[in-house]
Amino acid sequence: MAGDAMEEWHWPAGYDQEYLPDPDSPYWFPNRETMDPEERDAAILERLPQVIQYAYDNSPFYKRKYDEAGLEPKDITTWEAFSQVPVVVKEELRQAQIDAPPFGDYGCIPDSEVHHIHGTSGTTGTPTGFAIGRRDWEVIADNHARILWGMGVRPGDTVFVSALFSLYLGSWGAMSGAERLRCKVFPYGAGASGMTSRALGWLARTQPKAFYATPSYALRLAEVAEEEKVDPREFGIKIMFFSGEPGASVPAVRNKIEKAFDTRVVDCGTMAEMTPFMSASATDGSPDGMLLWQDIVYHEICDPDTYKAVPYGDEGTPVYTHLERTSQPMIRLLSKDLSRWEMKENGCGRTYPSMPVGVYGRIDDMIHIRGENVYPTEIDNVLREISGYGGEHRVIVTRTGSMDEIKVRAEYDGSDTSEFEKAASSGLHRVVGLRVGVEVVEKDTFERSEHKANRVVDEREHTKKQ
Ligand code: 8LQ
Repeated sequence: MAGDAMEEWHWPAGYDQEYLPDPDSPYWFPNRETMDPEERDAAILERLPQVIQYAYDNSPFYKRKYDEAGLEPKDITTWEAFSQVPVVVKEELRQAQIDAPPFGDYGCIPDSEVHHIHGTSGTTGTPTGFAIGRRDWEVIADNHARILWGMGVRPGDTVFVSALFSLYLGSWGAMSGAERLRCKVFPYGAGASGMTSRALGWLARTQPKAFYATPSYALRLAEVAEEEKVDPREFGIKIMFFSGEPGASVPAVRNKIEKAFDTRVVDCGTMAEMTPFMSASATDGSPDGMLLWQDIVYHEICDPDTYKAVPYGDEGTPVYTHLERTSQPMIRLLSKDLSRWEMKENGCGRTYPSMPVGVYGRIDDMIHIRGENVYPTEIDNVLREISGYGGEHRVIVTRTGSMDEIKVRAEYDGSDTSEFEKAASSGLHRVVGLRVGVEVVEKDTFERSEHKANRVVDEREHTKKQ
Protein backbone atom coordinates (compact mmCIF):
# COMPACT_ATOMS: atom_id res chain seq x y z
CA MET A 1 0.00 0.00 0.00
CA ALA A 2 1.28 3.44 -0.91
CA GLY A 3 0.72 4.81 2.60
CA ASP A 4 2.91 2.26 4.42
CA ALA A 5 5.66 4.78 5.14
CA MET A 6 3.21 7.31 6.56
CA GLU A 7 2.69 7.49 10.29
CA GLU A 8 -0.76 6.38 11.48
CA TRP A 9 -2.23 6.53 7.98
CA HIS A 10 -5.45 4.57 7.91
CA TRP A 11 -9.13 4.89 7.15
CA PRO A 12 -11.18 5.61 9.09
CA ALA A 13 -8.61 7.89 10.71
CA GLY A 14 -7.71 7.63 14.38
CA TYR A 15 -4.63 8.70 16.29
CA ASP A 16 -2.78 7.62 19.40
CA GLN A 17 -3.92 10.25 21.85
CA GLU A 18 -0.77 9.88 23.95
CA TYR A 19 1.63 10.50 21.07
CA LEU A 20 3.89 13.54 21.09
CA PRO A 21 6.86 14.00 18.76
CA ASP A 22 10.50 14.06 19.78
CA PRO A 23 10.83 17.51 21.41
CA ASP A 24 13.71 18.40 19.08
CA SER A 25 11.83 17.51 15.91
CA PRO A 26 10.31 20.36 13.90
CA TYR A 27 7.80 17.79 12.60
CA TRP A 28 4.92 16.01 14.29
CA PHE A 29 5.01 13.22 11.68
CA PRO A 30 8.43 13.47 9.98
CA ASN A 31 7.66 10.99 7.16
CA ARG A 32 4.26 12.27 6.26
CA GLU A 33 5.46 15.85 6.20
CA THR A 34 8.75 15.49 4.32
CA MET A 35 8.15 12.50 2.02
CA ASP A 36 8.34 12.53 -1.76
CA PRO A 37 5.14 14.35 -2.76
CA GLU A 38 4.46 11.83 -5.51
CA GLU A 39 4.44 9.01 -2.98
CA ARG A 40 2.11 11.01 -0.78
CA ASP A 41 -0.17 11.67 -3.73
CA ALA A 42 -0.23 7.94 -4.49
CA ALA A 43 -1.41 7.24 -0.94
CA ILE A 44 -4.03 10.00 -1.22
CA LEU A 45 -5.25 8.51 -4.48
CA GLU A 46 -5.84 5.22 -2.64
CA ARG A 47 -7.70 7.04 0.13
CA LEU A 48 -10.01 9.07 -2.12
CA PRO A 49 -12.18 6.19 -3.42
CA GLN A 50 -12.51 4.93 0.18
CA VAL A 51 -13.80 8.29 1.36
CA ILE A 52 -16.06 8.67 -1.65
CA GLN A 53 -17.45 5.13 -1.25
CA TYR A 54 -18.05 5.79 2.45
CA ALA A 55 -19.95 9.01 1.70
CA TYR A 56 -21.95 7.27 -1.03
CA ASP A 57 -22.90 4.37 1.25
CA ASN A 58 -23.75 6.48 4.29
CA SER A 59 -25.48 9.58 2.99
CA PRO A 60 -28.50 10.06 0.72
CA PHE A 61 -26.95 13.41 -0.32
CA TYR A 62 -23.84 11.93 -1.90
CA LYS A 63 -25.71 8.88 -3.27
CA ARG A 64 -28.14 11.17 -5.07
CA LYS A 65 -25.40 13.42 -6.32
CA TYR A 66 -23.18 10.67 -7.66
CA ASP A 67 -26.04 8.62 -9.12
CA GLU A 68 -27.13 11.72 -11.02
CA ALA A 69 -23.59 12.20 -12.30
CA GLY A 70 -23.34 8.50 -13.25
CA LEU A 71 -20.33 8.13 -11.01
CA GLU A 72 -19.17 4.89 -9.36
CA PRO A 73 -17.00 5.57 -6.31
CA LYS A 74 -14.84 2.52 -7.00
CA ASP A 75 -13.87 3.99 -10.38
CA ILE A 76 -12.20 7.05 -8.84
CA THR A 77 -8.73 5.57 -9.13
CA THR A 78 -7.01 8.24 -11.24
CA TRP A 79 -6.57 11.99 -10.82
CA GLU A 80 -8.45 12.46 -14.07
CA ALA A 81 -11.43 10.54 -12.65
CA PHE A 82 -11.22 12.55 -9.42
CA SER A 83 -11.31 15.80 -11.39
CA GLN A 84 -14.73 14.73 -12.77
CA VAL A 85 -16.26 14.32 -9.31
CA PRO A 86 -18.88 17.08 -9.11
CA VAL A 87 -18.09 19.87 -6.69
CA VAL A 88 -20.27 20.58 -3.66
CA VAL A 89 -21.47 24.16 -3.28
CA LYS A 90 -22.61 25.79 -0.06
CA GLU A 91 -26.11 26.46 -1.42
CA GLU A 92 -26.55 22.69 -1.80
CA LEU A 93 -25.61 22.16 1.82
CA ARG A 94 -28.03 24.85 2.95
CA GLN A 95 -30.80 23.32 0.86
CA ALA A 96 -30.03 19.87 2.27
CA GLN A 97 -30.39 21.29 5.78
CA ILE A 98 -33.74 22.84 4.87
CA ASP A 99 -34.95 19.57 3.33
CA ALA A 100 -33.58 17.31 6.04
CA PRO A 101 -33.34 19.44 9.18
CA PRO A 102 -31.40 20.21 11.19
CA PHE A 103 -28.08 19.01 9.71
CA GLY A 104 -28.89 17.81 6.19
CA ASP A 105 -28.67 14.29 4.79
CA TYR A 106 -24.90 14.30 4.39
CA GLY A 107 -24.13 13.49 8.03
CA CYS A 108 -22.94 9.89 7.50
CA ILE A 109 -22.92 8.95 11.21
CA PRO A 110 -25.68 7.88 13.60
CA ASP A 111 -27.13 10.67 15.70
CA SER A 112 -25.80 9.00 18.86
CA GLU A 113 -22.23 9.62 17.68
CA VAL A 114 -22.62 13.38 17.30
CA HIS A 115 -20.33 15.03 19.82
CA HIS A 116 -20.40 18.76 18.99
CA ILE A 117 -22.96 21.00 17.35
CA HIS A 118 -21.84 24.29 15.89
CA GLY A 119 -23.42 26.84 13.64
CA THR A 120 -22.56 29.84 11.48
CA SER A 121 -23.84 33.32 12.17
CA GLY A 122 -25.71 33.39 8.87
CA THR A 123 -24.57 36.91 7.99
CA THR A 124 -24.21 35.90 4.33
CA GLY A 125 -27.29 33.69 4.07
CA THR A 126 -29.19 30.99 5.93
CA PRO A 127 -27.06 29.75 8.82
CA THR A 128 -25.42 26.35 8.42
CA GLY A 129 -25.27 23.77 11.19
CA PHE A 130 -22.44 21.37 11.87
CA ALA A 131 -22.83 18.03 13.64
CA ILE A 132 -19.37 16.66 14.27
CA GLY A 133 -18.77 13.09 15.43
CA ARG A 134 -16.80 12.08 18.53
CA ARG A 135 -14.08 10.35 16.54
CA ASP A 136 -13.83 13.32 14.17
CA TRP A 137 -13.48 15.78 17.02
CA GLU A 138 -10.51 13.81 18.30
CA VAL A 139 -8.96 13.60 14.82
CA ILE A 140 -9.54 17.34 14.26
CA ALA A 141 -7.78 18.09 17.55
CA ASP A 142 -4.90 15.82 16.58
CA ASN A 143 -4.51 17.47 13.18
CA HIS A 144 -4.62 20.95 14.64
CA ALA A 145 -2.10 19.96 17.32
CA ARG A 146 0.19 18.72 14.56
CA ILE A 147 -0.15 21.98 12.62
CA LEU A 148 0.33 24.09 15.75
CA TRP A 149 3.51 22.11 16.39
CA GLY A 150 4.59 23.13 12.87
CA MET A 151 3.99 26.77 13.80
CA GLY A 152 6.29 26.38 16.80
CA VAL A 153 3.75 25.93 19.60
CA ARG A 154 4.84 23.35 22.21
CA PRO A 155 3.31 21.48 25.17
CA GLY A 156 3.01 23.71 28.20
CA ASP A 157 2.73 26.92 26.18
CA THR A 158 -0.14 29.26 27.02
CA VAL A 159 -2.49 29.74 24.06
CA PHE A 160 -4.89 32.68 24.27
CA VAL A 161 -7.97 32.19 22.06
CA SER A 162 -9.44 35.61 21.44
CA ALA A 163 -12.26 35.04 18.96
CA LEU A 164 -15.98 34.33 19.24
CA PHE A 165 -16.91 31.10 20.97
CA SER A 166 -20.52 31.27 19.83
CA LEU A 167 -21.40 30.98 16.15
CA TYR A 168 -17.81 30.58 14.96
CA LEU A 169 -16.00 27.29 14.68
CA GLY A 170 -12.59 28.95 14.45
CA SER A 171 -12.10 29.39 18.19
CA TRP A 172 -13.18 25.83 18.96
CA GLY A 173 -10.83 24.40 16.37
CA ALA A 174 -7.90 26.39 17.74
CA MET A 175 -8.77 25.40 21.28
CA SER A 176 -9.13 21.68 20.54
CA GLY A 177 -5.73 21.57 18.84
CA ALA A 178 -4.02 23.45 21.64
CA GLU A 179 -5.59 21.13 24.22
CA ARG A 180 -4.41 18.03 22.37
CA LEU A 181 -0.95 19.58 22.21
CA ARG A 182 -1.06 19.75 26.03
CA CYS A 183 -0.98 23.54 26.06
CA LYS A 184 -2.53 25.76 28.68
CA VAL A 185 -5.52 27.15 26.79
CA PHE A 186 -7.34 30.32 27.74
CA PRO A 187 -10.70 30.31 25.88
CA TYR A 188 -11.00 34.06 26.34
CA GLY A 189 -13.46 34.61 23.50
CA ALA A 190 -14.63 37.92 22.04
CA GLY A 191 -17.74 39.84 21.26
CA ALA A 192 -19.15 40.77 24.66
CA SER A 193 -19.09 44.38 25.67
CA GLY A 194 -15.80 45.63 27.09
CA MET A 195 -13.94 42.42 26.32
CA THR A 196 -11.35 43.96 24.04
CA SER A 197 -10.27 46.46 26.61
CA ARG A 198 -10.19 43.77 29.31
CA ALA A 199 -8.17 41.49 27.04
CA LEU A 200 -5.25 43.90 27.52
CA GLY A 201 -5.17 43.14 31.22
CA TRP A 202 -5.51 39.40 30.72
CA LEU A 203 -2.78 39.32 28.10
CA ALA A 204 -0.43 41.23 30.36
CA ARG A 205 -1.22 38.85 33.18
CA THR A 206 -1.04 35.52 31.32
CA GLN A 207 1.86 36.36 28.95
CA PRO A 208 0.75 33.80 26.33
CA LYS A 209 3.23 32.26 23.93
CA ALA A 210 0.54 32.01 21.22
CA PHE A 211 -2.59 33.98 20.38
CA TYR A 212 -5.46 33.17 18.00
CA ALA A 213 -7.97 35.63 16.53
CA THR A 214 -9.02 37.20 13.25
CA PRO A 215 -6.60 39.77 11.81
CA SER A 216 -9.27 42.47 12.23
CA TYR A 217 -9.45 41.69 15.90
CA ALA A 218 -5.69 42.01 16.35
CA LEU A 219 -5.69 45.39 14.60
CA ARG A 220 -8.50 46.53 16.85
CA LEU A 221 -6.69 45.28 19.91
CA ALA A 222 -3.59 47.24 18.90
CA GLU A 223 -5.73 50.37 18.52
CA VAL A 224 -7.38 49.93 21.91
CA ALA A 225 -3.96 49.36 23.48
CA GLU A 226 -2.75 52.62 21.98
CA GLU A 227 -5.79 54.49 23.29
CA GLU A 228 -5.24 53.02 26.73
CA LYS A 229 -1.48 53.62 26.61
CA VAL A 230 -0.61 49.96 26.91
CA ASP A 231 2.36 48.60 24.96
CA PRO A 232 1.28 45.26 23.40
CA ARG A 233 4.93 44.23 23.00
CA GLU A 234 4.92 43.65 26.72
CA PHE A 235 2.50 40.73 26.38
CA GLY A 236 5.43 38.67 25.10
CA ILE A 237 3.35 36.89 22.43
CA LYS A 238 5.68 34.92 20.16
CA ILE A 239 3.17 33.49 17.66
CA MET A 240 -0.06 35.08 16.49
CA PHE A 241 -2.02 32.73 14.27
CA PHE A 242 -5.01 33.93 12.35
CA SER A 243 -7.85 32.61 10.25
CA GLY A 244 -11.24 33.73 9.05
CA GLU A 245 -10.38 36.45 6.54
CA PRO A 246 -7.47 37.74 4.47
CA GLY A 247 -5.04 39.83 6.50
CA ALA A 248 -2.23 37.67 7.83
CA SER A 249 -0.86 37.44 4.26
CA VAL A 250 -1.60 41.08 3.35
CA PRO A 251 1.86 42.65 3.77
CA ALA A 252 0.80 45.92 5.41
CA VAL A 253 -1.60 44.21 7.81
CA ARG A 254 0.97 41.61 8.72
CA ASN A 255 3.68 44.25 9.28
CA LYS A 256 1.39 46.34 11.40
CA ILE A 257 0.53 43.38 13.67
CA GLU A 258 4.12 42.12 13.82
CA LYS A 259 5.37 45.54 14.80
CA ALA A 260 2.63 46.38 17.27
CA PHE A 261 3.00 43.10 19.16
CA ASP A 262 6.66 42.35 18.35
CA THR A 263 5.57 38.91 17.22
CA ARG A 264 5.46 36.44 14.34
CA VAL A 265 2.25 36.28 12.31
CA VAL A 266 1.01 32.95 10.95
CA ASP A 267 -1.78 32.65 8.40
CA CYS A 268 -4.11 29.66 8.32
CA GLY A 269 -7.64 28.66 7.50
CA THR A 270 -9.94 27.20 4.89
CA MET A 271 -13.67 27.01 5.71
CA ALA A 272 -15.71 25.98 8.74
CA GLU A 273 -17.17 23.03 6.77
CA MET A 274 -13.61 21.89 6.18
CA THR A 275 -12.60 21.65 9.84
CA PRO A 276 -9.75 20.68 10.51
CA PHE A 277 -9.65 24.10 8.85
CA MET A 278 -6.00 24.68 9.75
CA SER A 279 -4.98 22.26 6.95
CA ALA A 280 -3.82 25.35 5.02
CA SER A 281 -1.26 26.95 7.28
CA ALA A 282 2.16 28.57 7.41
CA THR A 283 4.89 27.06 9.57
CA ASP A 284 7.78 28.27 11.66
CA GLY A 285 10.27 27.67 8.82
CA SER A 286 7.90 28.72 5.99
CA PRO A 287 6.29 31.85 7.35
CA ASP A 288 4.78 33.24 4.13
CA GLY A 289 1.37 32.31 2.77
CA MET A 290 0.14 28.84 3.66
CA LEU A 291 1.30 25.28 3.06
CA LEU A 292 -1.34 22.80 1.97
CA TRP A 293 -1.18 19.82 4.33
CA GLN A 294 -2.45 17.47 1.65
CA ASP A 295 -2.63 14.30 3.75
CA ILE A 296 -5.19 15.94 6.08
CA VAL A 297 -7.40 17.74 3.58
CA TYR A 298 -6.72 17.45 -0.13
CA HIS A 299 -6.53 20.97 -1.56
CA GLU A 300 -6.84 21.76 -5.25
CA ILE A 301 -6.69 25.18 -6.88
CA CYS A 302 -9.18 24.95 -9.70
CA ASP A 303 -10.36 26.85 -12.71
CA PRO A 304 -13.52 28.60 -11.44
CA ASP A 305 -15.44 27.55 -14.57
CA THR A 306 -14.38 23.95 -15.13
CA TYR A 307 -13.43 22.99 -11.55
CA LYS A 308 -10.34 21.24 -12.88
CA ALA A 309 -7.08 21.78 -11.03
CA VAL A 310 -4.91 24.45 -12.65
CA PRO A 311 -1.13 23.89 -13.02
CA TYR A 312 1.14 24.99 -10.19
CA GLY A 313 1.93 28.67 -10.60
CA ASP A 314 -1.61 29.51 -11.69
CA GLU A 315 -4.47 31.22 -9.95
CA GLY A 316 -7.90 29.74 -9.28
CA THR A 317 -10.39 28.85 -6.61
CA PRO A 318 -9.61 26.42 -3.79
CA VAL A 319 -11.60 23.17 -3.79
CA TYR A 320 -11.28 21.04 -0.66
CA THR A 321 -11.70 17.33 0.10
CA HIS A 322 -11.68 15.78 3.56
CA LEU A 323 -9.47 12.72 3.88
CA GLU A 324 -10.19 11.99 7.53
CA ARG A 325 -13.72 13.14 8.36
CA THR A 326 -16.48 10.59 8.83
CA SER A 327 -19.18 13.11 9.91
CA GLN A 328 -20.37 15.55 7.25
CA PRO A 329 -17.39 14.76 5.02
CA MET A 330 -16.87 17.30 2.27
CA ILE A 331 -15.77 15.97 -1.09
CA ARG A 332 -14.66 18.69 -3.50
CA LEU A 333 -16.24 21.60 -1.62
CA LEU A 334 -16.00 24.73 -3.74
CA SER A 335 -14.72 27.72 -1.77
CA LYS A 336 -15.35 30.51 -4.31
CA ASP A 337 -12.22 32.15 -2.91
CA LEU A 338 -9.20 33.13 -4.96
CA SER A 339 -5.62 32.06 -4.59
CA ARG A 340 -2.52 30.90 -6.43
CA TRP A 341 -0.63 27.72 -5.70
CA GLU A 342 2.93 26.65 -6.18
CA MET A 343 5.15 23.60 -5.70
CA LYS A 344 8.59 24.63 -4.60
CA GLU A 345 11.01 23.89 -1.82
CA ASN A 346 9.70 25.09 1.52
CA GLY A 347 12.07 26.54 4.10
CA CYS A 348 10.69 24.19 6.75
CA GLY A 349 11.47 21.09 4.70
CA ARG A 350 7.87 19.99 4.31
CA THR A 351 7.09 18.80 0.82
CA TYR A 352 3.63 20.28 0.51
CA PRO A 353 2.45 22.68 -2.20
CA SER A 354 1.74 26.20 -1.00
CA MET A 355 -0.41 29.25 -1.55
CA PRO A 356 2.50 31.74 -1.39
CA VAL A 357 0.36 34.81 -0.78
CA GLY A 358 -2.52 33.12 1.00
CA VAL A 359 -6.15 33.46 -0.01
CA TYR A 360 -6.74 36.92 -1.52
CA GLY A 361 -10.48 37.01 -0.94
CA ARG A 362 -13.78 35.84 -2.32
CA ILE A 363 -14.60 35.90 -6.03
CA ASP A 364 -17.85 37.72 -5.18
CA ASP A 365 -15.97 40.46 -3.36
CA MET A 366 -13.66 41.17 -6.27
CA ILE A 367 -14.54 44.48 -7.88
CA HIS A 368 -14.56 44.53 -11.69
CA ILE A 369 -14.01 47.98 -12.85
CA ARG A 370 -13.42 48.96 -16.44
CA GLY A 371 -11.57 45.79 -17.27
CA GLU A 372 -9.56 45.75 -14.05
CA ASN A 373 -10.04 43.34 -11.17
CA VAL A 374 -9.56 44.95 -7.80
CA TYR A 375 -9.29 43.05 -4.56
CA PRO A 376 -10.40 44.86 -1.41
CA THR A 377 -7.20 43.60 0.25
CA GLU A 378 -5.06 45.52 -2.27
CA ILE A 379 -6.76 48.75 -1.24
CA ASP A 380 -6.26 47.88 2.42
CA ASN A 381 -2.59 47.21 1.76
CA VAL A 382 -2.05 50.59 0.05
CA LEU A 383 -3.79 52.65 2.72
CA ARG A 384 -2.10 50.97 5.66
CA GLU A 385 1.30 51.91 4.31
CA ILE A 386 0.53 55.63 4.22
CA SER A 387 1.61 57.60 7.23
CA GLY A 388 -1.31 58.99 9.20
CA TYR A 389 -3.87 56.44 7.95
CA GLY A 390 -6.56 56.34 10.63
CA GLY A 391 -7.10 52.57 10.64
CA GLU A 392 -10.36 52.11 8.73
CA HIS A 393 -11.88 52.81 5.35
CA ARG A 394 -14.78 51.91 3.10
CA VAL A 395 -14.75 51.17 -0.62
CA ILE A 396 -17.91 52.47 -2.27
CA VAL A 397 -18.81 50.87 -5.59
CA THR A 398 -21.37 52.70 -7.73
CA ARG A 399 -22.52 52.51 -11.30
CA THR A 400 -23.11 55.40 -13.67
CA GLY A 401 -24.68 54.18 -16.90
CA SER A 402 -22.81 51.00 -17.69
CA MET A 403 -19.63 52.01 -15.90
CA ASP A 404 -18.62 50.89 -12.43
CA GLU A 405 -16.86 53.46 -10.30
CA ILE A 406 -15.12 53.14 -6.99
CA LYS A 407 -14.48 55.70 -4.35
CA VAL A 408 -12.50 55.21 -1.17
CA ARG A 409 -13.38 56.90 2.10
CA ALA A 410 -10.34 56.68 4.32
CA GLU A 411 -9.74 57.75 7.89
CA TYR A 412 -6.84 60.10 8.52
CA ASP A 413 -5.25 60.95 11.81
CA GLY A 414 -2.87 63.82 11.13
CA SER A 415 -2.58 67.45 10.14
CA ASP A 416 -1.89 67.40 6.40
CA THR A 417 -5.06 66.08 4.81
CA SER A 418 -4.12 67.06 1.28
CA GLU A 419 -0.77 65.27 1.52
CA PHE A 420 -2.56 62.12 2.71
CA GLU A 421 -5.13 62.39 -0.05
CA LYS A 422 -2.40 62.76 -2.64
CA ALA A 423 -0.50 59.74 -1.33
CA ALA A 424 -3.67 57.64 -1.21
CA SER A 425 -4.72 58.61 -4.74
CA SER A 426 -1.37 57.83 -6.25
CA GLY A 427 -0.97 54.59 -4.29
CA LEU A 428 -4.42 53.44 -5.34
CA HIS A 429 -3.80 54.44 -8.94
CA ARG A 430 -0.67 52.30 -8.91
CA VAL A 431 -2.41 49.11 -7.78
CA VAL A 432 -5.87 49.59 -9.28
CA GLY A 433 -4.64 50.94 -12.59
CA LEU A 434 -7.33 53.63 -12.56
CA ARG A 435 -7.95 56.94 -10.88
CA VAL A 436 -9.83 56.37 -7.65
CA GLY A 437 -11.64 59.16 -5.84
CA VAL A 438 -10.42 59.51 -2.26
CA GLU A 439 -12.46 61.16 0.45
CA VAL A 440 -10.67 61.80 3.71
CA VAL A 441 -12.63 61.40 6.92
CA GLU A 442 -11.70 61.63 10.59
CA LYS A 443 -10.27 58.76 12.60
CA ASP A 444 -12.96 56.62 14.26
CA THR A 445 -15.58 57.50 11.64
CA PHE A 446 -16.13 53.82 10.86
CA GLU A 447 -17.05 50.98 13.12
CA ARG A 448 -14.26 48.51 13.88
CA SER A 449 -14.85 44.84 13.32
CA GLU A 450 -13.96 42.45 16.09
CA HIS A 451 -14.61 39.47 13.84
CA LYS A 452 -14.36 39.60 10.04
CA ALA A 453 -14.14 42.99 8.34
CA ASN A 454 -16.40 43.98 5.47
CA ARG A 455 -15.29 47.24 3.94
CA VAL A 456 -16.99 47.17 0.56
CA VAL A 457 -20.24 49.10 0.21
CA ASP A 458 -21.76 48.04 -3.07
CA GLU A 459 -24.27 50.61 -4.20
CA ARG A 460 -24.80 49.13 -7.67
CA GLU A 461 -28.46 48.13 -8.08
CA HIS A 462 -27.78 44.87 -9.92
CA THR A 463 -25.44 43.42 -7.32
CA LYS A 464 -27.27 44.57 -4.23
CA LYS A 465 -27.60 41.73 -1.78
CA GLN A 466 -31.25 40.82 -1.08
N1 8LQ B 1 -11.08 32.84 5.11
C1 8LQ B 1 -10.90 31.99 6.13
N2 8LQ B 1 -9.60 31.91 6.45
C2 8LQ B 1 -8.93 32.74 5.60
C3 8LQ B 1 -7.55 33.10 5.43
N3 8LQ B 1 -6.61 32.61 6.19
N4 8LQ B 1 -7.26 33.99 4.45
C4 8LQ B 1 -8.23 34.51 3.65
N5 8LQ B 1 -9.53 34.20 3.77
C5 8LQ B 1 -9.88 33.33 4.74
C6 8LQ B 1 -12.96 28.74 11.05
C7 8LQ B 1 -11.89 29.19 10.11
O1 8LQ B 1 -11.45 30.48 10.38
C8 8LQ B 1 -12.39 29.13 8.75
C9 8LQ B 1 -13.52 30.12 8.55
O2 8LQ B 1 -13.38 31.32 8.77
O3 8LQ B 1 -14.65 29.57 8.12
P1 8LQ B 1 -15.92 30.32 7.62
O4 8LQ B 1 -16.48 31.17 8.70
O5 8LQ B 1 -16.74 29.22 7.03
O6 8LQ B 1 -15.42 31.28 6.49
C10 8LQ B 1 -14.73 30.74 5.39
C11 8LQ B 1 -14.23 31.86 4.52
O7 8LQ B 1 -13.42 32.77 5.28
C12 8LQ B 1 -13.34 31.37 3.42
O8 8LQ B 1 -14.08 30.89 2.33
C13 8LQ B 1 -12.53 32.63 3.11
O9 8LQ B 1 -13.26 33.51 2.30
C14 8LQ B 1 -12.34 33.25 4.48
